Amino acid sequence: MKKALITGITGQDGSYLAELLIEKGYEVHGVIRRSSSFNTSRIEHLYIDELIEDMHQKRKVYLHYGDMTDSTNIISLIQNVKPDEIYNLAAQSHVKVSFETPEYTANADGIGTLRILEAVRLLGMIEKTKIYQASTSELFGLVQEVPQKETTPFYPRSPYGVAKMYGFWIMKNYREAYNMFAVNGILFNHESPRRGETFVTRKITLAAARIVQGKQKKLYLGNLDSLRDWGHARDYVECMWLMLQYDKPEDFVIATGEMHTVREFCTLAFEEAGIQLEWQGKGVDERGIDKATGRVIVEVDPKYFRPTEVEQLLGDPTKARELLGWNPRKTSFNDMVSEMIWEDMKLVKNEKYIRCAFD
Ligand code: NDP
Ligand code: GDR
Repeated sequence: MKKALITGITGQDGSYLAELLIEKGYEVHGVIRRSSSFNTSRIEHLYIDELIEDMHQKRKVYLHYGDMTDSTNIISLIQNVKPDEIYNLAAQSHVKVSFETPEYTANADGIGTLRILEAVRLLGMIEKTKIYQASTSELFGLVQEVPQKETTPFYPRSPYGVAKMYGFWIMKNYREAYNMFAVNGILFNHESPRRGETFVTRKITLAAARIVQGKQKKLYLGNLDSLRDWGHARDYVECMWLMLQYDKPEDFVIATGEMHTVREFCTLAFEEAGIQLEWQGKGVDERGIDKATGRVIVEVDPKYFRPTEVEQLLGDPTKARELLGWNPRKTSFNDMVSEMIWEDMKLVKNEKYIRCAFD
């Protein structure tokens, strides 16, 4: 039985990847952070059995406390688990928040990646352990070429992007210097009903569900003109696994090759929820009006603008399609938006009080 260690298992991608690896027969270990509030809701269904069934027979996932900023913790985790595959998904992953916590973001997202590589090297596990790094389309930032592929030059536009750029290059350097199986998945935005509630897609689907159920009046957004290549997280974690099964360690762009504006996402999500939006105004005056009632339900709030924005991202997944046999569009854009809306409709129906996203 192969063993996998997932950092960031409590996040959107970590939860889908854990499900996939369990299905493939892996013994799955995950790193969780100590938190004063509950942070394991996305993976609850994977370990809940042990509370009601025989703990040893039923266990699907083993959880360990840890943090990407703690080298000794990472070394001892890798030494104890002895994983065949490490998926480094842990990160301060919010681009806007990285402008407010740049040093922490560099530490967790940049140096954190180095800590994993060094642990594997120092423990003499180079031959045994393959490493996947959650790299990002944010490396392309101020876009130099459309669409972006593996050879497109980088130009990150946030402390997050710069931290991830260090992660990218240190993976590549250790691969070349020590012959490690260390690979970067340059993933474009991917979403799902498990997406964090402060990322734009989930913020929109939750708000649409609340507005049609009379639990919220307005949705405030930032840049409606940004263009993103949005795929489904469930489809993307499959590609992470495929990258570690490929016979050579290589980096891959993972994207759909299709892009939409934030405004388009918003229009589609509200339409799915039963509201036809009409857009009026320009720039910070832009408003989304409910055609049926004339009510303004979407407004721009400059508070959500970023000091430097990534205006447009569009990936070219040809390499992943041809070498890994990966299908970038198992889930269509419309089906993904629809799935997110209907899951949020159910969630909001049972919501006792509104949790208000700070950012
Ligand atoms: P999430 O924000 O949903 O999850 C991040 C995970 O990292 C959580 O489990 C979080 O724990 C954990 N984490 C954060 N900081 C630390 C730390 N210092 N030590 C240990 N764990 C930590 O992200 P996603 O699942 O969406 O993304 C997964 C990875 O892929 C991230 O690295 C992200 O930057 C990258 N990425 C994501 C893309 C996307 O569109 N989703 C696209 C490209 C790259 P906790 O639950 O306790 O907060
Ligand atoms: P992004 O995702 O920055 O691309 O990073 P996010 O959903 O936060 O923003 C996408 C675009 O929407 C614009 N936007 C808003 N964004 C947020 N969060 N809130 C708003 O109210 C809002 N209004 C408009 C943003 O300006 C931006 O242009 C995600 C993360 O998952 C990263 O970890 C990952 O590396 C990249 O995707 C690829």
